Amino acid sequence: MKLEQLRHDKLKAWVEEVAAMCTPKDIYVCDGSTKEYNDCMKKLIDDGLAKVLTKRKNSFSFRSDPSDVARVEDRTYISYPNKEDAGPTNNWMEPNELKEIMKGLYKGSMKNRTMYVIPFSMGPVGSHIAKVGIEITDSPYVVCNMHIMTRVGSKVLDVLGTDGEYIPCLHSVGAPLADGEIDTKWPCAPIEKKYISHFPNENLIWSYGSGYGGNALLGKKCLALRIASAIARREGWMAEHMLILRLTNPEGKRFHIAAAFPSACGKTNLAMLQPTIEGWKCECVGDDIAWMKIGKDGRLYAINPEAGFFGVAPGTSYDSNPMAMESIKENSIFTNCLETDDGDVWWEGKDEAPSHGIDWKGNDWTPGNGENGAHPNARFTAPASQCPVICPDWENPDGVPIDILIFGGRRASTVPLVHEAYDWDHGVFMGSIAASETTAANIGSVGNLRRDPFAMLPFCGYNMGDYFHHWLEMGDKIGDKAPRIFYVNWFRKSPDGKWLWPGFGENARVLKWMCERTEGKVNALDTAIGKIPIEKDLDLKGLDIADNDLKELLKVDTQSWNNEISSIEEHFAKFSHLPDRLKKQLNNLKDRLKK
Ligand code: OXD
Ligand code: MN
Repeated sequence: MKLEQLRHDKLKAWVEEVAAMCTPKDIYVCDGSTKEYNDCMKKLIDDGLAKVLTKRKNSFSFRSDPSDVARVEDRTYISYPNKEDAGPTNNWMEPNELKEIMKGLYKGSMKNRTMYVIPFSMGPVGSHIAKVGIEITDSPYVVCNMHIMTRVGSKVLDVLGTDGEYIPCLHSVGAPLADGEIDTKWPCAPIEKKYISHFPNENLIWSYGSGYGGNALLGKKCLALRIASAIARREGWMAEHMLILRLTNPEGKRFHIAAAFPSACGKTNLAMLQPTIEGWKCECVGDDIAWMKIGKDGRLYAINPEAGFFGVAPGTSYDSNPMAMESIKENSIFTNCLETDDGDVWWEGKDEAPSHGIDWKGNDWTPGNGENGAHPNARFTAPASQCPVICPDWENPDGVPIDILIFGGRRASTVPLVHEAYDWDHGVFMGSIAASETTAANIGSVGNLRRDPFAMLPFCGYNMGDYFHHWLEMGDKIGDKAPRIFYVNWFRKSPDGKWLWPGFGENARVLKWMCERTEGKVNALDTAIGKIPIEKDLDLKGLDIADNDLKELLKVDTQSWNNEISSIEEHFAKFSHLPDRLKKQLNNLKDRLKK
């Protein structure tokens, strides 16, 4: 589509302004069609950036530059005029100063490239919970990924009409081409020139220098979490780093669960869980982000703003996540995986290693040569509609009513398999102290614990202390219709370092207990940290778990929790905006530990 066809004057003016700054060779407005996807992909194949995978229908493999393989938290800015508004957990720069630096970089940055204008909707097109974004990018790889991850095209422009509101998202890979030059490798700028900037007061995103993942697909972390969290606070809703799933019990009763875990704690696996307990069914609504609003009946309703999965490939297998494997069988994009000689992709933890392949750096690879075949953050991009257990309501514009909220992290010790909050404030306290071990730590090594409140540490678009206030205020509004809040730890180890809980599909047993708690079918034991299951109430039928292991899994050890207190105090000391209600929760915990 041509620029002249745009009917929205403000949008047209913005596109023209960006074009004058970035000086692309031409401008193309995306219509979201299959032809458009194919044309962009053909260009990437012709340039040698994409490889056709003959083993998977309509699927392609990319290798990024080794310097451009993940989100760059150090180069990510939350820019308010006042530093205090960004808070202690975000990088900050004054907006005018940051814009001046970035304008210097954007000047001529799209030379000899096409500038694509991508109208996209986060959430079902036209849903009252959805938001429209416009991403301007010089990357056809981004266009293809956005086609899968969001709803793109003319239908979004129809919703926008002549004066509708949109979130402008500007992206350039920061690699202008000389006359006659084409890309011979993944274009991007050096690390010190990468900027992922957010201007929440203006609902504006500027990204420069990276073509990878959340740095470049601006609908995801930038819009749907950082900017959306700031909008949600102003408008009285919630934008959270949460998967959403529907669990149906043998009687056909449905429960909807939203769960927040830091990266690398198995969110996608839980979202596509295959329950091992008879008669229970699980369906996936989303695997990464939840937008939640209070509905007319006073309950909290969630939508998945995304349309695809951008999942970590390594570790994904028919054992760990068969539904993800089914979702990526075709129409998928793979980035930084190993390319096999027979036209497929492979990654560590998928299945038996091929005897030879081309690794993510483009080198010959054989098993045991000391290199990773796939980068640990290699990704698949796949349409959510291809997931065999996608929930029939995943695109319901009103969302699904949330019964249960879960926080969690990876902890070898201290935190039991599951505990339930005493009330909303206590649940918010649990979310605010959520923590995860950054590596598969051995028991006792608490050194590398990262506090990641609500799994939002890299994604909160304003002062995290104010974010805690917002959670408390939402609880006040929802009152007795609020979801119950739980905290889980699938990763507890025995003193000799063995996993105590099998995880994966067996996690359904813990979810079942939560559902029964919401129905008042089972009681729980009050402990210093919250309510834990009475052993007999956990459905362990068919599971071979030693009595001692179960005791260890559910143990609340006063000594370990007393040690935990100083770490929580240190964490809270960072927040000058810490709500008194959370200070009170910490004092309550201390008092309960004394009893
Ligand atoms: C993600 C993340 O990519 O949380 O989803 O890092
Ligand atoms: Mn995520």
